[in-house]
Amino acid sequence: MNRQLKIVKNVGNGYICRMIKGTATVVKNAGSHYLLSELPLWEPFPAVLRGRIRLKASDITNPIAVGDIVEYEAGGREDMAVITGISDRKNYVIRRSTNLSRQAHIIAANVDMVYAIVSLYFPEIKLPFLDRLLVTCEVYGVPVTIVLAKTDLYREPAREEILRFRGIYENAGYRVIESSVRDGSGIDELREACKGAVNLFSGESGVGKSSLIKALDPGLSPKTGDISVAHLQGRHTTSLYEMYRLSSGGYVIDSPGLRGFGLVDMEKDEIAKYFPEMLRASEKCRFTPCTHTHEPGCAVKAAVESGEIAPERYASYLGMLEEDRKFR
Ligand SMILES: Nc1nc2c(ncn2[C@@H]2O[C@H](COP(=O)(O)OP(=O)(O)OP(=O)(O)O)[C@@H](O)[C@H]2O)c(=O)[nH]1
Ligand SMILES: [Mg+2]
Ligand SMILES: [Zn+2]
Repeated sequence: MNRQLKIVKNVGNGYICRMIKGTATVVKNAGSHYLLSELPLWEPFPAVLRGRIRLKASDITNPIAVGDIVEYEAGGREDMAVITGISDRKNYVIRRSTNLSRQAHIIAANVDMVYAIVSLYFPEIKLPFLDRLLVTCEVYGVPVTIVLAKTDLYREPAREEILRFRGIYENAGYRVIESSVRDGSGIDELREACKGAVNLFSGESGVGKSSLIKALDPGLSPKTGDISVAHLQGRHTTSLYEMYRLSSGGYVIDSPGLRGFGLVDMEKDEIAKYFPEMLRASEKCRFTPCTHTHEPGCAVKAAVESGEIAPERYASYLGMLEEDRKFR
C-alpha cells in the first residue's frame, strides 16, 4: 500500500487531497531520511523530519532513532511522509563517542533486549569495552544478553578461555549464548530468544552482527564485511541503523560497530551499582556510600579477594572510576 496516497478525487481544476495521519516505528535512519513502518505491519515507507522537532534536543546528535514511535502525516505538500511528533520512549541506549564529547548519540529506542556481541579473537575481545556496554544497558534499564560469536574459530583450543568468560559473566547475572554462523551452533537458541521482541545487536566492528542476522533469517541480506588482515579487526561495514523483521518472529536492529564508548553521566559512587554482582556484594560494605577502593570493611573488595567477583570486572570498574576522575 502506498502511504502517500494523496489524490482522492479529480475535481476539474484541481484535486481533493486527503491527509493521512498515523503512528509508526522508525525502522531505518539514513541521515535526514527515515523509513517508517506501522509494526507489526512490515511495509516500510520513507519520511522526513520537520525542523521544529529537530531543534528540540541540543546535546543529542540524533533527535530520532531507530525504534522510536513517531506520528506522521502524509498527503500534504511534501511528497514524503513527514514526522510530526515523537512518543515517549520506554527506554533507549545512548553513547558518547568519548567521555570528553558533550554530544551524545541515541543508538536505538524502545528496545526489549540488547545483544552484546563479542568474539574472543578476530577481533580480539576487550572486556572493559564489553563492561561499558553492559553498564550503559543497566543505567538505561535495558535487559542485555551476551553473544560469544565465531566459536567455530576457537572452540577446541580455547575451551578453557570460553569457560572462564562464561563464568565471569554468568556469575555477574548475564545470559551467555555461544554462536557460530559457520557451524550453526547457537543460531536456533538466538532465533528463539529474538521472537516477539525488538532486539538490538551491538558490539565492535567485525564481531559478526550482520552475519548473525543473515544466519537467523537467510531471506535477509545485510551487508557483511571482511576482517582486515593487517589489523585483525572489522572495517565498519554496516554504516546505518536498520531494523530487520525476522520471518521466525521478532525484529533485530543492526548497528554500525562501536568504537569508543564514553560513559553517560553518572556519579562516582553510582558506577558500582551497575555491576550487578558488585551491587549484591555492596550491601555488606561497612560504609555507605563506599567506592570499594580504600574503605575498610569493603565487602566488594573482600568478594574480589575470595574470587566471588572476577578480577577482570573489578579492573573494569576501577578503570571507569579513574576515567571519571580524569574527565570531570
Ligand atoms: N569463522 C567465522 N567468521 C564469522 C562468523 N560470523 C561472522 N564472521 C566473519 O566476520 C566478518 C565480519 O562479519 P560482519 O557480520 O560483517 O561483522 P559486523 O559485526 O556486522 O561488522 P560491522 O558492520 O563493521 O560492525 C566477516 O568476514 C564474516 O564472514 C562466524 O560465526 N564464524
Ligand atoms: Mg555489520
Ligand atoms: Zn565497598
